[in-house]
Amino acid sequence: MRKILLLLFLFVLMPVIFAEDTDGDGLDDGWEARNFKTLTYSGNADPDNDGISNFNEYIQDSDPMAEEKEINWIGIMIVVSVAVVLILSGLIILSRLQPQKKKDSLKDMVSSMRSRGMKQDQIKQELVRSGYNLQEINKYL
Ligand SMILES: [Ca+2]
Ligand SMILES: [Ca+2]
Repeated sequence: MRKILLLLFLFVLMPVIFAEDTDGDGLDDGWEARNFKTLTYSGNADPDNDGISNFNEYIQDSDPMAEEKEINWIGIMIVVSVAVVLILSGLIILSRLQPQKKKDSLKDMVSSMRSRGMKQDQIKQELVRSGYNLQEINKYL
């Protein structure tokens, strides 16, 4: 806790406390000169209209002349989720549409079934049950 307070003092409060502020607006004149090229803006002003005052931009070390974009994590998560669902759906549809290697596997299955001593009718029945159509099956019987 002490280290955090020390770091807070060193990096946040000290630069603010010891900043040169000739116009008394709470903003370090050097920072104002670097960012605005003038000392006319106040600490409460928000020239970039991002809802963050110059003083807070100074404390956060953000650009007071560029709108800080907040990252919309919910939007990103929704887009990523939709993309994942679309990709998975596409893969599922593709896997169903893809022509199966039926010819080779059917030929192999028929010879395997024959080698196991199955009769032609049994092979036919088994292959029909596996989703092959009779026309295909008859080519290899
Ligand atoms: Ca100042
Ligand atoms: Ca601002």
